[in-house]
Amino acid sequence: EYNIVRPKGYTVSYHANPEMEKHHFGQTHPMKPWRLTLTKSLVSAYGMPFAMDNYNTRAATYEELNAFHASDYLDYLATAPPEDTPRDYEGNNPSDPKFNLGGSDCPLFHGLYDYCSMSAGTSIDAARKICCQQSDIAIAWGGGLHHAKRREASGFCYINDIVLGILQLLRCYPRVLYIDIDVHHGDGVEEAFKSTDRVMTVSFHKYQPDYFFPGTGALDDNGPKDEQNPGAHHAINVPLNDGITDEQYAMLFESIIGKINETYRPSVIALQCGADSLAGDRLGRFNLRVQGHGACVAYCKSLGLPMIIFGGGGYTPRNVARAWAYETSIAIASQNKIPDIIPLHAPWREHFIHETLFPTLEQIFGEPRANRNTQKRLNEIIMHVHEQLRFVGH
Ligand code: TV1
Ligand code: CA
Ligand code: ZN
Repeated sequence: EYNIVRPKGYTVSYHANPEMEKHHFGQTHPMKPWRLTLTKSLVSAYGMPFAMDNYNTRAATYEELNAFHASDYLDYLATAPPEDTPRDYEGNNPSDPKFNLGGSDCPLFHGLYDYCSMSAGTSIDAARKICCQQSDIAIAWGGGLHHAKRREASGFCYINDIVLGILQLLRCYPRVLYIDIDVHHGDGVEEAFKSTDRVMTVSFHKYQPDYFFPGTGALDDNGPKDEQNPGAHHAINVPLNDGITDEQYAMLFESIIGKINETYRPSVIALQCGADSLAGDRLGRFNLRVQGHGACVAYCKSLGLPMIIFGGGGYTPRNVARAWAYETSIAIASQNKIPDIIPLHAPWREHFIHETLFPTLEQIFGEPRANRNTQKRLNEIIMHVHEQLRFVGH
């Protein structure tokens, strides 16, 4: 019997809007908002809500979204007709998309504006709980949509809830460290804060320009090249190849984040936990297990700073739910002794065919993907990042 208890001396808060989960991007679209329902059901099956403050969040207001996004973009997002409504000859032409809205990646689905403002509301509320120190770790699995730009949708992301959350954190903390373990480059967040030294962005991602979205985030992309710009050297990118393992990832993560913590000395951490970096993800390329993904959360927690945790990508829903439930338990518990066997009374149990929280790579794939990351290349990456950090400090 797993008896999770409320931690002494600190508070974890869980921010979610169950209405968000009812939205659909379309039958074949990889983004499935119901993965959030699956996550919540696992979190509940393990009894975790008793050990956290649970908030049903409201939708963000237009004014709140306007803190980052352009008005003309928001107006179009709020009024554009869903794609399956009949159009007349003068009507919106889907082959002439505005703001990158209405293609296959960013479809105009029913309730889109509500969905976006709920996701943003979740992240803004989580950030405010960190700001007023009512929470030490705030969890917003419905957020993490790192590709959205000021006036452009991109890669399944319409509203950049992370940027909106970090803007809240900047009201009360001098320096924010943004860490992104989604398999894709966190381009929207990097771009939004490229000209400030009050936010350092770090993304780990699969990098293969022309073959893997979005194609940015090379090792030598470290922010503006103009040394007069305060944002210079404040973007860190960790480009990786297919098949990286838990051990390699942990080595890189601890070496890079540990060094950044010493040099940049952040006052708060914003961690994007995209679960598409897990083995067996429909869009991902890595070999990370639930344990290896969670180790990043545990390491960040060990730094003892207030932290906001966002969701992000993740396209094999049962594995997304496993990782995010495990990471919720890491946020709560001081040691991770969560049982591997998923509690019997869990609804949605048919999704967890192996009935365990930590399936082996063989259970996930049959045969794992070949590892294309050499130790030599990983050492080069670490060297380059450490060199960048010589320019950073207070
Ligand atoms: C509809 C139906 C849309 C099936 C999209 C995979 C689909 C993809 C689909 C898909 C898919 C992408 C591109 C190509 C840019 C396009 C939440 C030139 C089987 C944070 C976003 C990936 C990742 C976008 C988002 C990417 C996140 N990959 N099937 N689309 N064009 N888009 O490559 O970082 O996880 O794939
Ligand atoms: Ca990333
Ligand atoms: Zn992703």
